[in-house]
Amino acid sequence: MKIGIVCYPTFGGSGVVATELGIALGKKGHEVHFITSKQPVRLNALTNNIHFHEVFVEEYPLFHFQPYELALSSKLVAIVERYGLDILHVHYAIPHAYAAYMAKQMLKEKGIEIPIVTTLHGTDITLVGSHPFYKPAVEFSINNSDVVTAVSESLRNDTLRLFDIKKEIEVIYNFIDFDKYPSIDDVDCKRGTLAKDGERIIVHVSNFRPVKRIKDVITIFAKIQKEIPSKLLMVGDGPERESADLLAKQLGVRDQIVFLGNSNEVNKILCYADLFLLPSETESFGLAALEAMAARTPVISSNSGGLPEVNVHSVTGFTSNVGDTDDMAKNAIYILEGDIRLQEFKAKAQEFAKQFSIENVLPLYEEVYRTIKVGCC
Ligand code: GMT
Repeated sequence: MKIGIVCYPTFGGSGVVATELGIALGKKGHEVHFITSKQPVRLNALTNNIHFHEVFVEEYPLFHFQPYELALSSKLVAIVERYGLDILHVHYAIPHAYAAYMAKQMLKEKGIEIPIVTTLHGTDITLVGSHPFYKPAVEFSINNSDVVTAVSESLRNDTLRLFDIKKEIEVIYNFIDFDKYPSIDDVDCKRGTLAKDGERIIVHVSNFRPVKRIKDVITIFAKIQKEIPSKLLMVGDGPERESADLLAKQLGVRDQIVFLGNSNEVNKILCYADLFLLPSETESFGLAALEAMAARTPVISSNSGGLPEVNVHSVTGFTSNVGDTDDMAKNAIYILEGDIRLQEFKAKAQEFAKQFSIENVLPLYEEVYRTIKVGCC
């Protein structure tokens, strides 16, 4: 099939999922066209059947805001026509589902029918999409997509609660490519470069936005550090980076923390990890937690949104109420204090992650494409 994928090209989870999906579809012989504002960060190799089309937005003095949706929908029309695409799969409702709907209408006038799959990822529903500024347009574009998917049961329920939705929403979970996570025997993980003998290594990965509660990460770490010598690797960057640094200094743990910045090699960094922290305010799924689990790392997370669907309390790690850093630190210490217990949690985390392997999830998207093509428009 010829599939157009629209996503954010940055380090966010929705862009990562869309890119990994496109790469996997390409490997299975589909022709994939990424139509985005920049080459997606995880798209490091274009092949015969993986193409990238950049959406340009011209600067013009009259524009206070650049009309990206307009440029995107015009580009979608051009690419669908030029390459004869079968399907447009847009990731993150704002503004992608809206732009795709406009493209669909323009193409209809030319006698071309293009079905649209919209995948909801989280903040497009929970934080941004339901804001009155955007809600009518988001609701309209969800209801006018041909198929709508959500990345967890929790996000599906949030969407039905927050919007007047007249369509079925199918849950297709985030996935992981286990080939990128070498087995324990193959890893030459030089922990000594980061931590002393006897120190545990704790990792957090995110875009450091307020929803990730970065200060909780530092606070939990400081509490763990009182009982268990450890290092914290902070991967990513964003608005909360400076306040995290400041809090670490105030709590006297700054020297035990390494801020690594954004990375394309999270899978390699995770080989050092004994524990992963994700105390988010809300998380539709928590792809970062799944990536950690795939790398044999138990997770201490909040229990909000879809996190309990990924991180099973007392099996793959522990979940606590948002902001309860005492409970999170207590659970972390419980996992980290003994080698045998830690190894058990590590094994169970990886075992549970296997159900989200790309081999299980990719066919679900392919089935959506097949059905929509037959029944569409
Ligand atoms: O986590 C973020 O802030 C980035 C955001 C995005 O849209 O790029 O991630 C969302 O989509 C991911 C992929 O489906 C989910 O795994 C994340 O849980 C979700 N983030 C939130 O709901 C906060």
